Amino acid sequence: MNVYAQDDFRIELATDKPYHYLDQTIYVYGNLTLNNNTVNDALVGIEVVNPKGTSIIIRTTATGDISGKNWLIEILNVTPCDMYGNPRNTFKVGELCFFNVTVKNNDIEIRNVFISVNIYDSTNTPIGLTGFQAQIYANTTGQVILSLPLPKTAVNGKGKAYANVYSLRPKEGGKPYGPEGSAEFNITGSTVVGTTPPPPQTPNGNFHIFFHLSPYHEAGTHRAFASSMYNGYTAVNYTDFLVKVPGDTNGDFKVDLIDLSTLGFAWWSTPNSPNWNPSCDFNGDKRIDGSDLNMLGRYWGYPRI
Ligand SMILES: [Ca+2]
Ligand SMILES: [Ca+2]
Repeated sequence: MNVYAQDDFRIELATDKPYHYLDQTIYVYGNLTLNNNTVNDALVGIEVVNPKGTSIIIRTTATGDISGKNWLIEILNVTPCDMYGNPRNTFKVGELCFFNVTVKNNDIEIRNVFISVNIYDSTNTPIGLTGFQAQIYANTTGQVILSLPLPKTAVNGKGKAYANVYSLRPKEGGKPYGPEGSAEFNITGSTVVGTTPPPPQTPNGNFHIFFHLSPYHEAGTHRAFASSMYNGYTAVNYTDFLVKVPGDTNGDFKVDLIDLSTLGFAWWSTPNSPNWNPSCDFNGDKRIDGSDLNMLGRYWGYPRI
């Protein structure tokens, strides 16, 4: 019997902490390897799905220097615009915003593609995602105008749109065809004041994305998918991560009297106290005090905020 060694192209995926609270920054990072050697010139597609099954993030990142590489299909341009495609830079919350995405198929055959636009506000919070299934003829350039509502929970200021092209959605095993395109636009009309939490320390791994989930996002178990295609090899993987609500001590994703009384029992404690309860330490400073009570107050009544 002949035994052939199989190449092992692998994607490993993790988050920087076992759980996060809403309004924190989350790192999704990983390693791409071929036969245990790090691959430093590949693209990785990442899709994050919230507890309701809705995708909130689709991004493509690189594992290193990808300059000078040729791509089968590439995003040539992404421009914020009105519904007719005329360039427009400013959108009000509550209305639709539009993005004109130009995609080029460098291949010698027709390709089915999935084109996505993922928008963020100035706090690096994902605020919208849309996608479009299309066919692009060999060696041609195509344009598509994608629209998505700008939510009232977006923060005023500079927004960013990221456009990508895949064989299928990353969560369906689709691979990125080319590097990400991006554009800036302005968000106005919001009454929401947002914070930009400091990014955590850069974790290990040869690729990563990071994002902020605002107080208006769903709490619960999220799933991040990653996919890559490299010299004919393909790899997919996923990891789950938990997003908790500050103020929720018992993990029912509600903030109510039960949580307030639990916090009361743990009041003024540190890890050496008999009444210490780490699930009340929402800011992670190893003491249960007014800062934690303030956070509970801020989310009081969740999920109704
Ligand atoms: Ca609770
Ligand atoms: Ca604390």
